[in-house]
Amino acid sequence: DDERMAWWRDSKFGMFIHWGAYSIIGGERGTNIAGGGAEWAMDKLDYTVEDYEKFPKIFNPQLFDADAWVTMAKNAGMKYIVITSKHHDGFCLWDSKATEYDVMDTAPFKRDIIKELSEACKKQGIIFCFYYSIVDWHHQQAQGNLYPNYNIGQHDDPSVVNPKFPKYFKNYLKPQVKELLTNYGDIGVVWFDGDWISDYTTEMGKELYSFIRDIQPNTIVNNRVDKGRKGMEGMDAEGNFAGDFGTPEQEIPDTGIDSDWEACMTMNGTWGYKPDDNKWKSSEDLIQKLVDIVSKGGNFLLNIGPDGFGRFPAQSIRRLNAMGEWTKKNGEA
Ligand code: JFZ
Repeated sequence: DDERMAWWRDSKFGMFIHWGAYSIIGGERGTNIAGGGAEWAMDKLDYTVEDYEKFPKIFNPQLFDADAWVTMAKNAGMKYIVITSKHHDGFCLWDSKATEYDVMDTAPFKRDIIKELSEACKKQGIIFCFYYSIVDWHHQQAQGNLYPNYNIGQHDDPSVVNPKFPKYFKNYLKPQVKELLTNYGDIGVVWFDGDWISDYTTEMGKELYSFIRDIQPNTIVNNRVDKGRKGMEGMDAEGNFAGDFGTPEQEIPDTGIDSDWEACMTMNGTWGYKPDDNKWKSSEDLIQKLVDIVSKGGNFLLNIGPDGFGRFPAQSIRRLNAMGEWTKKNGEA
């Protein structure tokens, strides 16, 4: 597997992008401001499925420019991009045949974001990767009895069992992952998330892992393809199934880890766009984190939360620029 992991190990530095219908909301509803990550707006601001659907219906980010995004990643010294093809809210950023709840059919935008970004990556020599949420608050079979009322914060309650979940897994999740692995060229990494949902199992994770390898043998899969793999969990020498690399979140583990890992972090305190969040890490801090991570043998996946128009926040751009200047001066990360 060393050969398959080689590009990823060499890359060291990548860009995470959390973007979707929640980017319009910015974590705010009336007088409420969501705590923490604004990509959880549907949950945190108590939207029902019907209430929330109005956002995909107006999703029209006219300033989205895939080439400009990729150039910003590249100039920062990043070698790969991981974008949310579908986050927990279920809205899909590509032309999916499995649902109308996507950027082509529900949104006025009618441009395949995954296609534009994957092509821009290819053109500029950046490895294209996608995030895919196993949790889906919009899909009835993924939410069972809780559908369509989520204003009770129950959909992540592990005691709620949903017998229809295997149907969602077989007839929706897998076909969607297949679309993404079939129609957008070479995929560097499939980055799963939401494995904690009660109805998901390690067996499903194993099935999914080999399903992916059968379609694209070289694609790398993160540890959250397995059930309940937080951070580095399962990435020990026990040989437990946990995908190809660990995903410590907002933290840098100690030295001495002999499996592959990638620390993912935000520049402030949110993954999705949230203008209220001003807790920006300084450029110096971010550079220091990059050095720390790389010296310990990990990769750094640093997040951007573009706004509803398709712009990177100015604070993020400044930090990317500073990191780019540093990586140019000090050689590749
Ligand atoms: C998840 C998402 O819920 C979140 O919105 C974001 O996409 C992030 C990258 O991933 O949140 C998690 C997932 C796993 C852990 C913590 C937050 N974990 O393993 O500790």
